[in-house]
Amino acid sequence: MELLQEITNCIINGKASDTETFVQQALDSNIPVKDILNRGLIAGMDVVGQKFKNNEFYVPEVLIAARAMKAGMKLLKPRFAESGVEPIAKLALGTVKGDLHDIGKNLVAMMLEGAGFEIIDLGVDVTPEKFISAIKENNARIIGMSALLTTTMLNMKSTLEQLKNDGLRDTVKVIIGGAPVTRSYADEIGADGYAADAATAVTEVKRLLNLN
Ligand code: B1M
Repeated sequence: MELLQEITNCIINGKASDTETFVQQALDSNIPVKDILNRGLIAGMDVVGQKFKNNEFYVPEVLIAARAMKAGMKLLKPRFAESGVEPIAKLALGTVKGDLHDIGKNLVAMMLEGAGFEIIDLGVDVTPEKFISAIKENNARIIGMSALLTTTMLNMKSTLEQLKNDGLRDTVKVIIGGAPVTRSYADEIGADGYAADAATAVTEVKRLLNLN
């Protein structure tokens, strides 16, 4: 089987150590880093995203696939600079202030990373100020906020207000998500985008940045 197809299959089947082996073989065979990334690793994560959306895969399968993706990326990352592969865009992601739930947020991070975005993961309990500094320091084009508690989802609104106060609202897109969050809540607080799950988050971020 073609090496890139092997890599894709390893991601879908969550085989981290085989992914490393095939990625190394692909590098040794001088396959361009861009192809290994796009036609091998990302192609695999695309399938995982689809399966997750169709309820053929559940959280554990996605986490295992993401671990395989990370193993492959580790070998590619040092080569990115020399081969001119740029991340599609930078996205600052965090669970909002007061909220310590991060399983969903981490899934979103992994799927976006799998789709070629650079994720600045701010972790949990992220204050509006921390989101703002992350945007400024990293020149992020978009922020993603996650919340799992009905009490903390209110802090999404505070972050949006802070963005406005700092004059950043027109230059930075905002996507929100998490179990209690809905599209109508996103509209109510003036967020640009909303996604119900990690796979949809990728489509939604691309839509917001006109990358579809
Ligand atoms: Co908590 N907890 N928890 N908890 N916890 C819930 C959320 C709760 C619904 C349980 C319940 O009562 N039935 C409830 C919230 C009630 C409410 O507000 N309506 C609750 C509570 C009350 C609490 C505490 C207050 C409990 C206490 O101490 N009395 C406390 C709060 C701590 C805090 O945050 N300050 C607490 C603590 C915890 C643990 C630490 C024990 C643990 C978190 C561990 C961790 O995350 N590292 C935990 C867990 C695991 C849960 C449940 C069981 C599972 C959450 C989860 O990980 N789901 C949860 C009950 C439930 O949901 N069944 C519950 C799996 C995950 C993949 O889904 O996060 O929804 P989810 O993410 C999805 C989508 O929502 C979406 O994509 C993901 C993948 O498809 N998504 C985004 C998420 N973020 C997105 C961002 C996007 C786009 C999409 O764009 C940026």
